[in-house]
Amino acid sequence: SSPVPHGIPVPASYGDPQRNGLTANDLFDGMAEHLFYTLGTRAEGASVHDLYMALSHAVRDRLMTRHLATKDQLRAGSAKVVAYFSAEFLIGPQLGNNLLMLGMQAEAAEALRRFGGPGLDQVLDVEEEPGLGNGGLGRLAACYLESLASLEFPASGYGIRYEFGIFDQAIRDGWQVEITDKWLKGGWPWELVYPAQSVSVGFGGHVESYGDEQGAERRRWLPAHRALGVPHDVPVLGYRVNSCDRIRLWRAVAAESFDVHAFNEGDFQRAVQEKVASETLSKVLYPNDGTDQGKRLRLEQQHFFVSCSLQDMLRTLALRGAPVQSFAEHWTVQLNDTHPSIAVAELMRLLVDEHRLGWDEAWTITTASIAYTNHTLLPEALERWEVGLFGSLLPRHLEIIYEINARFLQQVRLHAPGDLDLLRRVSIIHEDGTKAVRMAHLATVAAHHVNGVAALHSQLVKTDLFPDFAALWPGKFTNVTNGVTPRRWLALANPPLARLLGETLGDDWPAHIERLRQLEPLATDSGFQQRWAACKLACKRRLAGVIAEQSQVLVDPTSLFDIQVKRIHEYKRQHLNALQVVLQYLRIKHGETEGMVPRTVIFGGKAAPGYWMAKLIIRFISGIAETINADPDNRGLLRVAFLADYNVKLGERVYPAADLSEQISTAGLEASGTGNMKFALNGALTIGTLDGANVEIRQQVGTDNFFLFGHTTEQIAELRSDYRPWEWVEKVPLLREALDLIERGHFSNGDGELFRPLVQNIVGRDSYFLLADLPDYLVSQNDASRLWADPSAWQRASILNTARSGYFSSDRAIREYAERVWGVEPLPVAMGCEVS
Ligand code: NBY
Repeated sequence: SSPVPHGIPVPASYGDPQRNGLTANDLFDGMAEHLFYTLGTRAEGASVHDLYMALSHAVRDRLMTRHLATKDQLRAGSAKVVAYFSAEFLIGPQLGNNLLMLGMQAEAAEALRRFGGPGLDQVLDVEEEPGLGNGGLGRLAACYLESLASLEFPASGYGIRYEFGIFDQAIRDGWQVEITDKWLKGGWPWELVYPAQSVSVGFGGHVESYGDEQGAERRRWLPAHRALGVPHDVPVLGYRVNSCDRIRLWRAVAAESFDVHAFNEGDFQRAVQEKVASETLSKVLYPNDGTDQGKRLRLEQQHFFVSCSLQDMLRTLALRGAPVQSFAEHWTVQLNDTHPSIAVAELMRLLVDEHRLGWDEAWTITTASIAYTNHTLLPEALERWEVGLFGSLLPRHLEIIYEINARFLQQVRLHAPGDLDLLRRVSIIHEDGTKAVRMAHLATVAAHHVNGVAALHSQLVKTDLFPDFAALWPGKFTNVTNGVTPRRWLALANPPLARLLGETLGDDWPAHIERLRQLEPLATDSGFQQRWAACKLACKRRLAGVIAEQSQVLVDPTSLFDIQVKRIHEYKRQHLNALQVVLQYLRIKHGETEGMVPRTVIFGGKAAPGYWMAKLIIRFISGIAETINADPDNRGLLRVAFLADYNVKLGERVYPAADLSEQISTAGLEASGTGNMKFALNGALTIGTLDGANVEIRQQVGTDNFFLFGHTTEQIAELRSDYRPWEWVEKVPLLREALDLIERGHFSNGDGELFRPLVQNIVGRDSYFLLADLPDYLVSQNDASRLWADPSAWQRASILNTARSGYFSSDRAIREYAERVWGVEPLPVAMGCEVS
């Protein structure tokens, strides 16, 4: 259908290795062209940002042959493609990663040298990262797309191109301040826009019946308004392969309606307002408050990106010349939590209303193509939509959900006749009080597989969250333990260690992470231990530089770097760590320094803007940092730093620099964790509870190389029935004194009000069992200090942590999804495909 005949050659200088696009020379030429033609500037006088843009465009050019070859191959064939639906993709900086994927880091450095200006590190440093996610869930989606491409699985991520991502965090007077994230301000070179593939999405309105040509009664939705989704694709190149997948992010723009042309002047104003309203859809990412549900715009966002994506998938099915009935053979959809779970109703609507399939056939297709990943057990974080709101926004979808529910409940009645309470418990519609749609039930009823994200979590999904569903469909529930990509989180983030691993395991170790095992025999080799320690020290110096620049706090890179970075939340218990720091400080003040080693305790993470207690915890950490760092009695034994604006870029500096990784959530509450994996991969030892993936990390790295503490999930459940936190206070030496100091304002310049709610919260309710776990935590912290005092023993444990963390690669996780959930095969991409 293209007006351009086939056989037009690939641009000569770009991309194809046979065409020699991958030399420093070619890259230099490409940069020079982009400086001139794309950026409209001369090389002389180009700013660091200009060079960043020119290099990024030149690198992007080199992804294009691969991306187009991948697309051509897919279009021509019939391979099943993974559609990863996620409201968040926290992809991080792109330039450095793409250079790594292409194997062009040295060439880029050389090309920049020839411009005679700033070096590669300086250029990489100016990249703004798109913060299109909150934390673990969004970053997981990015790691998974990267592994899909690296393992040569055909895949597309589908999500939203938020104009404003997660806020930037500043710390002023110890408090978090939120600043809008303007990631697009300098122009972002990593996306390709395809306006011709825009799709229209409806909202509101009503549903009516009509008779079709065969005289059958059908339902049709007449939306009150529409918005257009414009696809913006971010190419995702695999590691040293030709597969280049994509993340397709939808931006909302106004649908230019027919009426607009007829508008008089007054109505034109309204037309503009409608345009603004449409564009609000992809304006801003919602921070995860956990409790802040029921926002209409959030449901609109979810429906918007899901509808765009499903329509896009049906369009490409038609391009393949395949009938709509074969949808599930061509696509497999993974729902990243319930945020995209409206897909169940929207796919049914598209198949039944638009494509005129019968209900049963449509349901077979829907259930054969959709799978659901659960990421939380916290009841306040499970999505529910009031039926009134839902029906006013998506009336046809509500009808469809009622129909799905009616048929499902009929099945349950046959399975357990007379059990009315079971019907109430499993119904997709929550009926006590205000009626609401339970999105996790909708996803679970429709999905062919439901998985948790770590072994313990998946067990709890079956026993605690969905016991009734697990009894109905035992085979539906499974586990896929999370993973992280060793490319970004080791090869890119940790250059000294990457070099050492290259020398030891061969240069292609990032594609064969199981080779880390070969480090085991070297763990006791003193020469290797020394090289290992030197790598760690270099990374710690680099992080010390970041801390000094950010906060003027000077830290000693030879001290034990004890780090907790993650979103601030009570269940993650940053305040347990802070309390432990205050106790260490008191021991120093009392001269009880026996067994202590010099430590730098580093925190980082954002609090949801509406989560007041989380913000107070940040203020508390700032307060103890200020007091402790200023106290000369420390004699270098204790420093505390709060790293502002923790994000992917900063994470790349943090994980490689850690000696000790704090993973201290209340057992049973952290679904998996993924930061815990990044730390272990980079040779940090974990101090942690038996929660989420910590359980498996401890199994893998060995119990001797992990500092375990705290109550188990079962013990916490038992405690819960009769917990009196105040009775635990006397069990810990110095704790009473510590709490008094905090309350009286010792860490808040004498302000005796500021931290009272925090102390009251801990001593009064302690919903997250800090005090019950504190004694054991202190013992474990002492164990960590004792091991640190024996450098060779510590290095050994550190090496073993890396050597035994290969299991936590996202490659392993993706292979499990591919085999056990999706039923997809790799499809290597041959190069030299004609561009059509
Ligand atoms: O997903 C996290 C889990 O807490 C963590 O244990 C796990 O490792 C990770 C990946 O599986 N969950 C998470 O990051 N959740 C969110 O960011 C999130 C975002 C949005 C909303 C709720 C939670 N929301 O309600 O819109």
